[in-house]
Amino acid sequence: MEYGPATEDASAVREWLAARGSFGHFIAGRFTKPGDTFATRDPSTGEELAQVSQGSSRDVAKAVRAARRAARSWGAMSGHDRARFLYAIARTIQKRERFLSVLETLDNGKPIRESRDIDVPLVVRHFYHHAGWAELAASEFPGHTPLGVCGQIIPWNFPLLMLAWKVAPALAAGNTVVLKPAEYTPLTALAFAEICAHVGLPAGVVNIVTGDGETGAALVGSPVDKIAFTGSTEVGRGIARALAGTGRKLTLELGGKSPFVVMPDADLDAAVEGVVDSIWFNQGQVCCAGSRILVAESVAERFETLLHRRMEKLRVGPPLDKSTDIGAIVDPVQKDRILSILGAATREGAVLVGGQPQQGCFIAPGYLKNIAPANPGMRQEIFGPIATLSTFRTPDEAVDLANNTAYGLAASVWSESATVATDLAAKIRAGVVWVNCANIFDAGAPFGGVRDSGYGREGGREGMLDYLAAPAAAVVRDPAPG
Ligand code: TXE
Repeated sequence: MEYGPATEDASAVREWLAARGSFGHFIAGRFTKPGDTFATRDPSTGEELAQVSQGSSRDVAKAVRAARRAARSWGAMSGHDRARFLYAIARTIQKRERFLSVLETLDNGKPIRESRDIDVPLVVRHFYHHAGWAELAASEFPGHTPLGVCGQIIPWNFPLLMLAWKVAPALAAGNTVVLKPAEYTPLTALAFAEICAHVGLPAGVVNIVTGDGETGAALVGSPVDKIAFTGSTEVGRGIARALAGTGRKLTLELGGKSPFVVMPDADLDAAVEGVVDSIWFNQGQVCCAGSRILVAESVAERFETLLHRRMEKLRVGPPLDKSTDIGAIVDPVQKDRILSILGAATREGAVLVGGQPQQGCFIAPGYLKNIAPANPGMRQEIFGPIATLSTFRTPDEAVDLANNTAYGLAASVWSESATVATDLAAKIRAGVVWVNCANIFDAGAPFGGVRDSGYGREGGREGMLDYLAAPAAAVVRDPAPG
């Protein structure tokens, strides 16, 4: 099967879209005929990119049956043979990095520099890494078995990367999958389906059903062996309730309100660049974004001056322009959601610096200052390019403020002293604490949350274990003497 042009020319990508017209689902190795469809749009212009099928419960059931049929032979295949497929997927994505980056940017609105230099290379790395795990799984996890069929529901902020985080370990562990991409950003998942067909992945090992939350709910209600979900805390809670008592495995990666702690001895210039990588990356639509900046009072004024100066230099603009720093918010609904939280925050006394809405789906970078701990802007996930800025006096107060949230996904600590940084890191409740950096990911490092940010890990050894069933314990009684 053809799988997209080897170019970063947006008009070639549009031709690829036009040649497909409407997309069906990818089930049992083939695209179905499109049924009821909806439009997916470029959020930076509102232009319709393609029509995509709205998956019904019948479509989901068909995909789950296909995955079930494929599970036996895929699960029984040698790790080495599975590794060859993962390797081929990684290599093929690598050969189409430019095309996939443009497609991702068109569908999501993120700056091309980010999809080209961060998202897609991390996707490639994830598949290569998990090709290694496919080789090693039998010896590293003796007696463990694949779970069977995994239902996977992903969000729109890192569409192809979240797909990779879910599909690569599931396949490496010997499972088959039914994946539902987010309704705003289904296109790279459909391009990925073409890649699966191109490399000859056995039919039914990867199935993609597009649609909205109803399609996701149908997948949750279907007879799969595991659900892996990344998205809002509210939907994640609903899924946990739906699966309670079924005995089926569930991993959840939910929202966050991650602290970004600047100690008095921090390198302030480096910390300001950290903020750029953290809350001003991907328009702040990042589950682990350092959205609460906590800065030591003694350096707060100087830090804010540097931060403000840097913020003014960020360029809000067309996502395909290589000089753009801040692209489009994924959808008008999300833009309104961000603006309503900012409205509530300022009504309750916070001061918004920058952060102004612009025409279309754009919002300038900004931060909220003079903000009380109970202010909604301090408690709710804004999921836009706006951080909060507050101060602390002592390390203990920094820890208290950092932990003053229901979430626990990530944290970032800035200090030139390894002792100060690691002491603080150990006291912050979060799945990952970055020291003198932010938003650093690696396929080998497990990622996931605690508390309202969810449970389960993706990446590395722990991520593999979340896609395997533990061996049954064998209890053998001592034979009777004589
Ligand atoms: O998320 P949803 P939304 C947060 C962020 C954002 C807010 C709302 O704060 O502003 O959530 O975003 C599918 N059963 N995050 O509304 O609805 C849905 O189709 C099964 C943080 O887009 O959770 C999509 O595929 N599935 C987050 C996926 O869930 C359902 C990233 C996520 O959508 C479903 C995204 C249902 N009942 C938003 N309802 C992060 N952790 O990175 C929806 N879905």
